[in-house]
Order: sequence, then C-alpha cells, then structure tokens
Amino acid sequence: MNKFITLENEHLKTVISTLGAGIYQIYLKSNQEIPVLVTNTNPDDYLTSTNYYGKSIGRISGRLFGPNYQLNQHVYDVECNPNSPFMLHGGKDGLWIKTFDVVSQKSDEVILAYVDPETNTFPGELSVRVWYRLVNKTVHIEYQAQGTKDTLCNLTNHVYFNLNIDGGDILDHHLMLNARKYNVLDDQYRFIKQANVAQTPFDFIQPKPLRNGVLALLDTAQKGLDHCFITNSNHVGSLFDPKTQRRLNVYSNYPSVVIYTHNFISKKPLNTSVPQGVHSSITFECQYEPDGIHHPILNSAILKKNEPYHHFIDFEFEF
Ligand code: G6D
Repeated sequence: MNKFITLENEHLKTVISTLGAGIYQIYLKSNQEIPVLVTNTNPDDYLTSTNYYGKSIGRISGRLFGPNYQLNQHVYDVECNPNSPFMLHGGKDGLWIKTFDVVSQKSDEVILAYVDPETNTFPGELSVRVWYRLVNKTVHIEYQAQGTKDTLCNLTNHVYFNLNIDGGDILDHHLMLNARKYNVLDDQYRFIKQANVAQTPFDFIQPKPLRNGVLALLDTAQKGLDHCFITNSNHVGSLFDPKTQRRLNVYSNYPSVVIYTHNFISKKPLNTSVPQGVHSSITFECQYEPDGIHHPILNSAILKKNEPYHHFIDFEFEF
C-alpha cells in the first residue's frame, strides 16, 4: 500500500511516494508554495503512470536492448516492453512500480528501501536504498545498492521540472548543460555513436532557450530532446526561467544525464494547461549511459557482487 510522505524545511516542501520511491511534488516556499514539477493531478494516476513522473528508475534506466546481454560468459534474456526491441526503465517490474519500505523518517529526510528479487534479466538480489534529504534550497537524492551477484545497476529519478507551471510550456526556459558530447540515436533509440554538440540542436554549453533545439528535433523519432549527454563536471547543468527568475542547478557524480522534454503525450490529467503535457517540462535523469552493456565505448553499469553502489543527484533551487 502506497504512502505519501511530506518532507519540509524553511525553503522547500517535498511530497515523496513510497510506491516507486518517487517524488510527487516539490514546492518552493516563498510568499506562497510554488509547485515546480509537472505531474498527474490525480495521485492514483501518478502511481501507475508510464510517464514515470518523479519515480525512482531501476534496475536500469533508459533502454536496455534485447534480445539479451552477456555478463561473465552468461547470456541473460532481456524482457522487452510490449512490441519493443528493448526494456524501458527496468520494465514492467521495474523499481518505479515497487512499494518501498520506510527505513527512517525525519521532518526533512526519509530513507526508503526495497530488495529487488532475481529475475531472468537481472541476476541476484539487489538491495536498494533511496535517501531523500532537504538541505537549505536543495533536494538531495542518494542511491545505495548492493547485489548478491554481478548484475546491472543504473538508478535515477524521473522528475519533470517546470519553474513556471502557470506560464505554459518550457520552451522559453533557458537550459545550460556541461556536456560537449551526446549519444546519437536511431529511430528506435539504438545508440549509433557519440558526437560533439557544437553547432547542433544539442548545444547548450552556453545557456539558451530550449525552443530552437526542441523545435529543430520535432521531425525526428524523438520529437524533441530525449537524449543522453556526456557530462564533464559534477555540475550537470542549470535551468532558468526568465519570467520568474527562478533557477534549478543540477549536480551529480554520474557520468551522463538524459534530458527529456516530455515530447510524448500523457493520457491522464496533469497540473499544466499545456495540451497532454507535450513540452510542458524537462527531466534531468542523471545516470550511466543507457544500454552501455552493449557498447564498449559507454559505461556498462555492471555492479560487481557485494560492491557498494553509491550515487547522488542534487536539485538546488534559486528563488
Ligand atoms: C518516452 O522516450 C521517452 C523516454 O525517454 C521517457 O523516459 C518516457 O517516455 C517517459 O518513452
């Protein structure tokens, strides 16, 4: 049974869901409580949404292509999504749909835990802990995991930000990314090669409105930004809304970040006036590169038996 848990300090209020160890909403506390996440208006829709609003994603994030992968001379079948050549975000039994236990809870922090059982796709049990902590104007996320066998592990969070939800879509938000390379994808999202962002719609080394980059990709299979950027700093990037002067700075010790500008529709009602949520918001899915096990140039996301997995993502707000 899911529980919604509210964490609060003098600057932020955050609503956490035990189902999917997710973030349902983040409020900036100024003269009012300002929501900055696009999400389902109905909490029940949120729990089962395959737009993964705010959910913890794992064991793998992004697309793991089938029919299988090899690890330690053993071939593991990939349980692909229906009518897909890949598993997306851990598949139908991914962490996004699992109910986590509350291990400890204070007014401004909570630790959630879940033991993911062995499956045909993922060897061994994986013990996962997700720690949410409010520190001044930062939502701090820590992932800890440990497996009983060598396995794949690539955990992230799938929140969709809009710093001015009442202002419509995010195309006039300014994005900056500390990333000089991105992963080129084909129409099925298979990794083709790494390429420089310079002089492409993926160049956000200097902050600029999202509009031109997103609209330049409308006719691609991705219909906007839905790509993995190779970051060159723990400061992943920043999002700025010129109308409200609000800013989000993202920090992580992951080597890459998937940026997705909500290019596909939501069939369920959202807290935005943007029709079906298209381009209403933007994710910063800090992670290892998707499908890395199949491409030696990428990080494989292999977690060795009993090796500690420890990553963080910080969402720091200025307002
Ligand atoms: C679509 O391709 C996108 C993914 O990147 C995203 O995570 C998902 O919708 C919610 O499948």
